[in-house]
Amino acid sequence: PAAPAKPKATHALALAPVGSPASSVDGFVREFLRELNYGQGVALSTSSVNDQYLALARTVRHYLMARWLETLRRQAETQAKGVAYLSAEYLLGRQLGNALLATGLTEIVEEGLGKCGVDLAALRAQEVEPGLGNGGLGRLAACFIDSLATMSVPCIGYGIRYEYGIFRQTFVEGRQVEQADSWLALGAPWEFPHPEAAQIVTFGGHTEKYTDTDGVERSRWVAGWKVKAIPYNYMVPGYQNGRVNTLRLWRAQATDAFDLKIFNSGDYEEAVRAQTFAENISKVLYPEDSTPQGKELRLQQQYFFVSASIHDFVNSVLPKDFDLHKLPDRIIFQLNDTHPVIGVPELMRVLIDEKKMDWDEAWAITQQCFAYTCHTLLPEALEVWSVDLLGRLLPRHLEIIYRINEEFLERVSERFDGDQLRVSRMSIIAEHPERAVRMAYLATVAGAKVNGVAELHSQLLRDKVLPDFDEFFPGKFTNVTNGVTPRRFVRLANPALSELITDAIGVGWLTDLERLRELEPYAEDEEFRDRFREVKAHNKRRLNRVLVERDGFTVDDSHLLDVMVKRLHEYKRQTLKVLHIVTEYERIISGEVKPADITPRTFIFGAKAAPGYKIAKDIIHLINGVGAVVNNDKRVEGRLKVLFPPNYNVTLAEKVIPAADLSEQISLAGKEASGTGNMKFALNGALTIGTDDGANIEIRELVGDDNFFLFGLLEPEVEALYAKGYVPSSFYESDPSLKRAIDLIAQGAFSDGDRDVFAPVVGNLLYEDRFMALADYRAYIDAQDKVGAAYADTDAWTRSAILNVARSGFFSSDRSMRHYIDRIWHTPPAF
Ligand code: F58
Repeated sequence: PAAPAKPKATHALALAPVGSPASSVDGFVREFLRELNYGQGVALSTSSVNDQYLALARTVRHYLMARWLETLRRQAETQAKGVAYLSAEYLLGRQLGNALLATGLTEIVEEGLGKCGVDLAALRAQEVEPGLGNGGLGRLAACFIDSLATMSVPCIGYGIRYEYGIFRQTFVEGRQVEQADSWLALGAPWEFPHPEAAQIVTFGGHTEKYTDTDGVERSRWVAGWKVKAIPYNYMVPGYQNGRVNTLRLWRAQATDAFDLKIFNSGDYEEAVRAQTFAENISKVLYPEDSTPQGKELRLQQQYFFVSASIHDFVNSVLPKDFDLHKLPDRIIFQLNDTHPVIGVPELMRVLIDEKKMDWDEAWAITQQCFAYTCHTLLPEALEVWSVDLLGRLLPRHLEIIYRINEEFLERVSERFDGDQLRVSRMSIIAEHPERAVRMAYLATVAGAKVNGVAELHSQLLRDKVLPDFDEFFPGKFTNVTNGVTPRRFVRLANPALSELITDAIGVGWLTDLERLRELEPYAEDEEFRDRFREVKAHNKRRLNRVLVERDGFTVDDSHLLDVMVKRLHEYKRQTLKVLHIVTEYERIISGEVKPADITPRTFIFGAKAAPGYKIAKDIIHLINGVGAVVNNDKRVEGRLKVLFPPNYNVTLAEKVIPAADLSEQISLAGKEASGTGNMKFALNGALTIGTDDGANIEIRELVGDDNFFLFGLLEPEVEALYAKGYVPSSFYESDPSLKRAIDLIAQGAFSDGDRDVFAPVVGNLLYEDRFMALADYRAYIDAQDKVGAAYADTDAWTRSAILNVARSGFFSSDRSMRHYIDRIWHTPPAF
């Protein structure tokens, strides 16, 4: 038998894991002090909290390092098929707690730090979360990469290392004011920059035809300018399974030749300006939610990270001699919405122009290498890029898109007897109001699969948004209902509930969340219910401490905690929530009810508005105005309270959600693609008041009608009402309680008598109300009255809350990942 091949010494040395530091308290203390002294360059006695936090973070990452290197080594060895998740956003939340949980080090660290006189909680609080996303879409990406690592599925996340993440929100006289989020200012201990592995990304210029050495007529791109993309790697640890995947975020930097090429002025100030110009590309996350603005810099960002990622994968991750015809056996690029869809023509360009494949070969490969997830139903959220802009920035890509479109429309025409109406409906290029590329169409034509993010959403996507495509590509459309990671949103956010669950059903549920079903019988167990209630009360007291310190707000743990946290958008209908609060308030001040007779409630809002979204900002102002009046009116006797802590983010979510009793999921039916906050609340034992929309529908089906407060128009009823002509003011005229609530706002009751301040909000409701808040008002108020009564029956409420937890295991992102793997990716767990 042949002797086993001897590994090359250099190879073995380069990749041999160094081995983790000792998992003992003393071992940890040694490492920690070493990082503090030699890494931070300070003595324990003189170190700041930030020094200690940075040293701790670096120490914890030592423990992950051997596993990371081992994961990379095995991947290189096995060449197992994996996922490249392409996402312009990753809303990660704080890293330290998650890294401690993944390594199982929490107790050791707590004890070790204690020996040094350092408090772990204070160090955790020092971390500024990387807010590299807007909301649901970015948070979903973070949950998915967590699940893939935990399930041992090979995945590399690709994105942008924004220097400034989502803005920090403050309120000045109740109005939103945005501040820059300098999340890197105090150090970035979780990242590994690799300037030596930079990729070059080119832009602009023109294309030309030439005859290649093999006599073939080809197109080539003579670019106008270029930037460097520097990769920053982040560890994505699986939950106590020895696997660490990679998140690779790109930072833009000027190339040395940059200033010469474009500006060519030889003047120093100009050259510095050139640096700034290049670095602008990864400077800031666009804070736009739902309505993309079509800004050139945004297209630059998209192409920048996608081009760097594809080159990185093809030229650096794959082995040198890799046969690119086998690319689909090795990788699937998952497009998180349309933001990375420019990757389709980019891969075509790489295969054709750089790797010299012919068109048909390249197209066959490309079509198997992409899949597309859509996250919206709002027409204004579907991204289009003007042909003019795209042609200026990426002329070669525009050529490629034209050819894809031409061949596609030829097939459509053939199949449908030259039906020109259909052809123009399905064209990737829109003609009106200007010639523009419809990115969702491009993604649908190129993608092996297209998925929506909840059952209803996927259905509406097929029936309403892309029906022609569904007909043309049978089997291409599928659903994968969203999920959330139970590691962060149950175990880390709610340790008290986690302990109670483990006491009842043992360990193992955190990676097999359907096991929460075993809790069902405990709903009937009085002692368990008492303990469950005590967990809620404990979480409310914890929230109280956080809010006192953060904002000077207090939370009374005897109140029903009624929470609406999500981006501010008209379709999500924060105004409907406001109308409910104003109605409750009006009932008290008019003497209709006595404060002592109502269920005491604290309303908590969390919401950022896109800086340019005027009406959304007015609504924030209104919520704060209502809060200021309600909270200070003696007649209310403290039975209603409205709190709006500014700057809602992942860190605050982890404190608010576990304390909530009632989860507000009140979007107009057919508008919220899925929602994921709704899942986090149910898993933490809040009951939902919600419409028949997004994943609410699946939550209700699972937890049962008795444990969910459903209200409002159904999606087909919404459509019918639009069709017949919706007149919001008719609801105002016919419902006296709605009239009184709106009149109070209009008369200036929440704006010191000033009738102008909220006139735009009132006017919008009465004369436009695109999302039918007034049509759903009566049903909502009636449902809220039921909530108030139900909460008074403490035992019944607790039963329902327990059943919400027990029946929500489906909403683990591990299950979502299983479905992506089975239906789309075909990437089984590797090692
Ligand atoms: C959200 N979309 C959906 N977009 O609204 C929500 O229903 C869903 O649960 C979630 O995706 C995950 O699937 C969303 O968050 C954005 O934030 C985009 C950011 C970039 C501009 C366009 C909106």
